[in-house]
Amino acid sequence: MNGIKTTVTMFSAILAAVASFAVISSALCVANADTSAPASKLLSQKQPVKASSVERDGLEAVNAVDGDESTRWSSEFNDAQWIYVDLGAVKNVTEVKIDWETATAKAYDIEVSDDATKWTCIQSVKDNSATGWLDYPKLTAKGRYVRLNLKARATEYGYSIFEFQVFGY
Ligand SMILES: [Ca+2]
Repeated sequence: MNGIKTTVTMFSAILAAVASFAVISSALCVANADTSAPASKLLSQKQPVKASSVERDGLEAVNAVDGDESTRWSSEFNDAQWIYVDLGAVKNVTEVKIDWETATAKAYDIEVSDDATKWTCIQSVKDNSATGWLDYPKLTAKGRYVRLNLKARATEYGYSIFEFQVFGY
């Protein structure tokens, strides 16, 4: 009888140990989540913005960061153009989204800079013909300024962007 009782006691002790380990494990998962990178948020909206040109009045660069999907920036009708947004301070850039009008770009680089002079390419796009929202997630860059270096048009028009969004922390 003693033998059976001892076995049961030991079994209970093992169960208790497993249960407490499960509690510790779940606590560790929570702790890990808390120490991960901060959540990314939209950094570019209503921030200062500059562009290489404007097609005409009403299509200024500020329209690309105003949060309104019905207003747009449009450039002059030639290939070499750019638009950049000033995030106000050096930030971690994790994602860029662009809402293209019909006049989209065939080729462009997404670049970051600390001084709006020396630029580093973080995403190169080629052979694009898509319009609407294009998403570039999983970026790991740092910079104060984020630029679309527009290299080749997809249409006979310029480049036209409803919204240019930069996410990060
Ligand atoms: Ca807009």
